[in-house]
Amino acid sequence: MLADLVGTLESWSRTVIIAHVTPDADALGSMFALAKVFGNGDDGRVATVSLPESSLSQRLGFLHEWAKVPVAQVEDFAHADGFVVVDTAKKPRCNLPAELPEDWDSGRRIVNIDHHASNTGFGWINWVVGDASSSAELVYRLLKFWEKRIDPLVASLLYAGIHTDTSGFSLPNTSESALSAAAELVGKGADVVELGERLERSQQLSEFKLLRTIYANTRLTADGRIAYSTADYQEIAEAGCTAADIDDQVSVPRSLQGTRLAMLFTEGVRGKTRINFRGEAGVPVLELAKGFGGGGHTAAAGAIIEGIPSEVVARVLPEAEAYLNRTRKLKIEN
Ligand SMILES: [Mn+2]
Repeated sequence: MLADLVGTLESWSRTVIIAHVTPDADALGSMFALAKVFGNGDDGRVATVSLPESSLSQRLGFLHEWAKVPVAQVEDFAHADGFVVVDTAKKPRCNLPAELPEDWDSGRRIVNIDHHASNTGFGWINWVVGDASSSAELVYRLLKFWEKRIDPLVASLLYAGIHTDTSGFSLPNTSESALSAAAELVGKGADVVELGERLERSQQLSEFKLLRTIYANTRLTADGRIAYSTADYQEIAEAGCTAADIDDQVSVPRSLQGTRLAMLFTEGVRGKTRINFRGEAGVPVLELAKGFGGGGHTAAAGAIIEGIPSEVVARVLPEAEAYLNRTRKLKIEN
């Protein structure tokens, strides 16, 4: 698999690297690291990254300032030999400029590198490892196999992805291989302290205001086993945030003791509600998210539903509670 993947990448001189909409640090770190290594100028290869304007959150903007990789223009898509898509479970979730034609890939090859269990295998090569901690861990394994030099900047970009997707090395995906990869990246110069500061202790006032709303809107149901919160379009705008700034705020309801299922309902785009589902204590949430047309990982998934948060909450809560009861029963039966 990796030999085929490297062979394909080596046959290209121009590529565009793509990740998912509302990119998190794993999506950005994986994309930027791969772009730095592929397009390092030594052999004339060029890599650009798909990063449409306003899709970068305020908090993660620093990763692009560090990486300084060129953003793909429409003509870069037109002239690419092939595409690499990272951290993206299905093709429609690719974060692409609005002005691209519907068949932007026009039959050219896509290399799909991902750790989402729900990945649809839309690539020509699909390297999907559902139990990998992060796409950054996979990109690290790829660069090692490819025998590429990993400088301190690339190490930092990849470390950021592993750090974030394991929630600071605290989720069940914090595997031995995740920790080994992180340790090796530290050995290659990843700046743990600066990344900790930027990722964990650099809230903009606007993000802080949004968190205040999310704390205030947090509710408990199902005897405290379900915790959820909401932020509607106006509340997000009043905080000074946009859809790009909604990332891991589901950690607020999730942080309550006794929570088995945490949900965050946000209206980043008017009239559409994004739901983040998180399972605690071994509760899987992927099936629940799929029931609403979503996808993701076993314990962290998402979906987008038409309607404002209050409507969507009324629709989703009864199903979520029934699902949780079913899941609990299954566990007892087993
Ligand atoms: Mn990821």
